[in-house]
Amino acid sequence: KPDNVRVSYGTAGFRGNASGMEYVFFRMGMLAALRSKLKEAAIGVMVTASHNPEHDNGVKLIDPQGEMLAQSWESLATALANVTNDQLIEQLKQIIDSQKIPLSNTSFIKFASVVGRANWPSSLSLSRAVLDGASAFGATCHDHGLLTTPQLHYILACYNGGDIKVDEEHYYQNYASAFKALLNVVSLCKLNPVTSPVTVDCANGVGAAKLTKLAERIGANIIDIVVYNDGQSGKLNENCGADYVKVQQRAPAGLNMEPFHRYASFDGDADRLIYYTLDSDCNFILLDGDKIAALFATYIRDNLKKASINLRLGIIQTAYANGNSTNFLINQQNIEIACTPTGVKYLHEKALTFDIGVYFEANGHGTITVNQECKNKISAAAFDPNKSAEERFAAKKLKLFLDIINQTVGDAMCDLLAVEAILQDKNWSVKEWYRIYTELPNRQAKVQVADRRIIETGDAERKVILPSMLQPAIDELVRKYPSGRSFVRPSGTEDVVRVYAEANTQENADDLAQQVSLAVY
Ligand code: 16G
Ligand code: ZN
Repeated sequence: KPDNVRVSYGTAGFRGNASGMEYVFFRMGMLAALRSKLKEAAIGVMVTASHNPEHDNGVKLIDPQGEMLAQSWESLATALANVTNDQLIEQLKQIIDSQKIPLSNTSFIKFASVVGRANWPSSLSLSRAVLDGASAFGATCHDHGLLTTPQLHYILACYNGGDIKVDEEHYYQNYASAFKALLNVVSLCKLNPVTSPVTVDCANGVGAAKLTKLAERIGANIIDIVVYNDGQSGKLNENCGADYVKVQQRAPAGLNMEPFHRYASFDGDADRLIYYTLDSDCNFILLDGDKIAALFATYIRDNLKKASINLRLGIIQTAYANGNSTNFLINQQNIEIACTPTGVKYLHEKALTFDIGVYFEANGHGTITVNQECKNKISAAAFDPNKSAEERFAAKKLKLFLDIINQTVGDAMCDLLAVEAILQDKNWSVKEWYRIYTELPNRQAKVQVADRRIIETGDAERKVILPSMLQPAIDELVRKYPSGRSFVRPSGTEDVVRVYAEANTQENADDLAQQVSLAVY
C-alpha cells in the first residue's frame, strides 16, 4: 500500500485509476471471505468501473441475495483498505472480533469482471489480487470470467437460493423465456405483431457480447436488436454509453440517427439503460430513467386495476428526477412517490417498503422489487375462477412482466426487454412513449473545489445544510427562473461537486446551472 493515499468505499465500491490499486483488491478479497463466513453464504466480488473511462477500475462486494454490501460493512471496508501493511493483521482481528466472525466456517466467493483480462494486463493483476486475498482465508473462489454486473448479482442470488449449478447460460434461458412468454400472450390479441428494430449502444463494454447472446436465445423473429459500439474498435465509455448520452444529451459519437427509430445505450457494465430518438424536426429526444420508470409504473398500475388486485405501488426517485416526471406521476397518475439520496442502495431499500416498488435514477439505473407474497397473489389471480377473463388476463400479463425483471439490481438487458414488451403490448412507438410528459429542460455541471466534503446535504440531497450560506444563495438564483429548481451535492465517486438545474427553457437551465456553479465555487 502506498503511503499517504486514502480511499473510501463509496456509492458503489472502491474506484480509482487502475495502477497501484492491487492492495485494495487484495484486501477486498479478504473481506469478502470474512463476510462469507459470517453470512454462511457465497459473497460476490465484481471488478468494474461502470461508466468511468477505461483507465479506471473498481471493486465492489455483493451480499448473498444479490443486494449491495450492507452499509455497516462499508466503513469496515474503508478501514481495512486504509491501514498500513503493518497494521493489516491487527485490523483484520478487530473486524473478526467486532463482527463475531466464526473463522472455522467455510467461505465461498463468486467473482467476475467486466474487463477482458487477456487484453488488459492491469485487469489480470487486479483479479489475481482479489483471488489471493480470498484464498488467504481459505475461501473457495468461483471465477465466472466476464459478466455484466447485474449478471453476477443474479447468479449469486440464485446460487444462495439453492441453485448451485447456476451459470451465465441460466441467466439467458430465464430471461429469454420470460420475455417470449409475455410476448406470446401479448401478441395473441394482435393480428400483425410488428417488431421494429432497436439499436443498442453497448458503450464498447461487456454488454455487447452478452446482449448478442440474449438476443440469440430469444430469436431474431421475436426481437430485432442491432448492437452498436461492440468494443471492436472504440474505447470503453468513450464518447458513448448511457452516462455520455444522458449528461451530454446527444447521441454516441458516429451514430447516424433516423427520426422515431428506437435507440438505447448501456453503460460499461450494463447496469444502466436509457433510450433516445429524433423527432420529425430531428431534435434529440431523451427517454431516461424517469421515463422508463413512468412507463413501468403506469403499466403495472393499469394491469393491477384491470385485474382488480389491490397492492401498494410506489415509485422511488432521487433529486435528479425531472420535475415534470414527478408532476406527471403524482398529479396525473396518482402514483405514490418517495425520494432518496443518490445511490442504488438507498433507492432499493426504499422500494422494498412498497408491495411493488419501481425505482430508477434519472441516469438509467433501476429495477422493480416485488415480494414473493405479492407475486403469489398476482399469480393466483391469473387462475382465479372467481375473476373475469379480462381480470385474469391482466394478472397473467403482470406476472409475466415481473418475471422479466432482475430484482436484485438495475439490469440494462432486462430493463430493455421490459420496455420492448410494454411498447409491443401497448402498440406504441417511441413517439407515444415520450409524449406521456414533456421534460423540463435541464443541465448537469460539475465544480472542482478544494474539499468537496465540506458540503453537507439534507432532505434527500435536495437542500444544502453546510456551508450555511449556500442554500439561501441557491434559493435566490432559482427564484429568477420560471419552473426553476437546482441542487448541489458532493459526488460519491469523483472528487467534484455536482450541480443540477432545470428551468422552463434550455437557456435558462444552462444559465441557472452556471450561476449555481459559481456560487459553489
Ligand atoms: C454510482 C451509483 C449510482 C449513482 C452514481 C452517482 C450504484 C450501483 N451506482 O455509480 O447509483 O447514480 O454512483 O455518482 O450505486 P456520483 O456520486 O459521482 O454523482
Ligand atoms: Zn454501471
